[in-house]
Amino acid sequence: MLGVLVAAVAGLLLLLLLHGRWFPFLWADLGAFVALDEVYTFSDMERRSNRAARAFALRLGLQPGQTVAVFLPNVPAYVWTWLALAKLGCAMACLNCNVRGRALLHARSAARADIVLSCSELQAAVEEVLPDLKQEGVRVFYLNSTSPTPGVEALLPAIEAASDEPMPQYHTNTTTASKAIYIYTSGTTGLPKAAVVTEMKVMMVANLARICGLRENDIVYTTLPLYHSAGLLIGVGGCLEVGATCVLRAKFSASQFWDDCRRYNVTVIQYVGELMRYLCNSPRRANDREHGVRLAIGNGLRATVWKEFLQRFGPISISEFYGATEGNAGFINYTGKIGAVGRVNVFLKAFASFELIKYNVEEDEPVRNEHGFCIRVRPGETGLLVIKITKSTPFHGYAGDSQKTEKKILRDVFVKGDAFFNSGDLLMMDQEKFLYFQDRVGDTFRWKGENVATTEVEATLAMVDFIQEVNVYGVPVPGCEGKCGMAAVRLKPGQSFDGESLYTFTRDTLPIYAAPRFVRIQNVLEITGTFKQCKGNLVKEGFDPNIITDPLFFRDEKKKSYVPMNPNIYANILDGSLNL
Ligand SMILES: *[C@@H]1O[C@H](CO)[C@@H](O)[C@H](O)[C@H]1NC(C)=O
Ligand SMILES: *[C@@H]1O[C@H](CO)[C@@H](O)[C@H](O)[C@H]1NC(C)=O
Ligand SMILES: *[C@@H]1O[C@H](CO)[C@@H](O)[C@H](O)[C@H]1NC(C)=O
Ligand SMILES: CC(=O)N[C@H]1CO[C@H](CO)[C@@H](O)[C@@H]1O
Repeated sequence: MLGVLVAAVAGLLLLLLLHGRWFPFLWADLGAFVALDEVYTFSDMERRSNRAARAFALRLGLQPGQTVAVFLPNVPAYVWTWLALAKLGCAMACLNCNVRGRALLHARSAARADIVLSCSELQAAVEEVLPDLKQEGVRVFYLNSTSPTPGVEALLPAIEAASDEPMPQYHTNTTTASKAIYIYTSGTTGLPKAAVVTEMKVMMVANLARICGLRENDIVYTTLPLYHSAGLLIGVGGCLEVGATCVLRAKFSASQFWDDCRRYNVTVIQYVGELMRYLCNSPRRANDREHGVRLAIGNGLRATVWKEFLQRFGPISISEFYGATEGNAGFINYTGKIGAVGRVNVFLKAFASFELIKYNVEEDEPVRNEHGFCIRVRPGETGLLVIKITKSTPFHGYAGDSQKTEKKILRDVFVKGDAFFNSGDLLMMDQEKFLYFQDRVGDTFRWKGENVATTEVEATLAMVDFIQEVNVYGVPVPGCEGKCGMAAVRLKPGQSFDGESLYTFTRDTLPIYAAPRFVRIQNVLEITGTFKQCKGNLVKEGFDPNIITDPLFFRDEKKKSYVPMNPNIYANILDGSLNL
């Protein structure tokens, strides 16, 4: 009963061993990649990656162990570049192709990649950061036949001239512990963190689709970005692993979704919760149920959307999984229980010892008993998911940031000296041991009936040219439901706060309910102890100008600017005469 194993990503290890293989890719000429209307069979990809590997080694002088950043949209080149780098024993840092400017530079340097591979479609974004990259000694290339940018070489001619003779899939020095990929997770401190994904993790995650029921004759439709693990490792990796066909689309489109599924005879789709919500919200069509999709693999699907989706689009199996890129274990619903992300069983407990512990949301920290240890929650209660860090469930942390890595580790949980990965997620287990995702710790608050994801707001504000670092949280306002958005900001050295430009920027980039109503300027954002405590104190101090000595600003919708907060405005908010 292999199916039983699959609840934990850690359990996949066993599955792999049963299959007797250590490396994930099956090189049969079975599947294919279809992107727009370019079709690559597996052997096309294999030959193309051989050429690329040789050209990279020769022209870029790549050495095993080096990291190369790719800054590409969802294109077939992503796949052969990945394979080529694997053959050279190089790690690939997957830069988010929507990120610009300072955030892009940060992502590059976090992975210590001194080569960036991009393409001419991203010319403007590349040119914006090129002077900085050059100064940092970084070389940039386009995977195209010509380059429109001076100082950026076109690499395609060299690739096409190289030999496509077979070469080993992996460098001899590659082991399961080698760093394979860096995936950026939107961190709680604004700038993304580069999570290290080892070869072992690549194998385990690429096996997830198989475990969810992906078969060789399936056609998988991937609209998720390849710079995240769901698209790259589960989608593309999963297809490579079982020999299925992958239909790659540059961007998700709700109106094109089912037409694409029909046109390419898609049998399996990948989703995130929002994607399913968009599909459910799109206008009904007579042919909503005419498709060959039998399975959907993804995460973040709420029970209500899940029901609606099935009612509207027909009987599709849904494999909802739970897991963080950097996490050391995950779950899959292998039962089909609506809303559940998985079910606990002995196997899971044996492979990944996880616990749900009591969490104090106000204080933003786990509750500890009189001996200083954490407390397990009872069935039906929501608790913080923590997963024991062991040899078989290791935690690899974030590149070049031991401080952030340490912050994800919870120590002395049940006995002195133990260590758990702090998932930052609140889950609930019911009487029948089904697990349900509830919320992210400190990451979301509700305002005007909408969920505000602080990480998204932070990622957006991080783009503002005078902002160095930002921390977003919700503050209670007397007489208002939910919490009102507030941002603590550290300015770039030598820059000053510009209320009008921040107003315009947030109006253009954020939904109105997500734009922070209050901004507080701090000069010590990152050195105020651990991040969680720091958010807790900020929430406590709220937006009271009588307490806060930092410069404090209020978003004034009439003046279309962030204006200095004063006791007058404060009093008007409290007595309700100024309606937020
Ligand atoms: C540039 O290269 C990318 C990656 O290989 C490719 O997808 C794109 O079509 C190329 N663009 C042009 C104009 O050739
Ligand atoms: C492979 O590893 C060995 C032992 O660590 C080292 O001596 C050798 O230089 C490595 N080979 C390459 C090509 O990096
Ligand atoms: C989809 O299936 C139909 C019927 O089997 C076939 O005629 C068509 O060529 C297939 N489409 C693609 C893109 O493979
Ligand atoms: C991995 C797995 O078994 N997933 C199951 C999740 O639930 C659906 C039903 O909605 C099942 O069909 C899947 O097999």
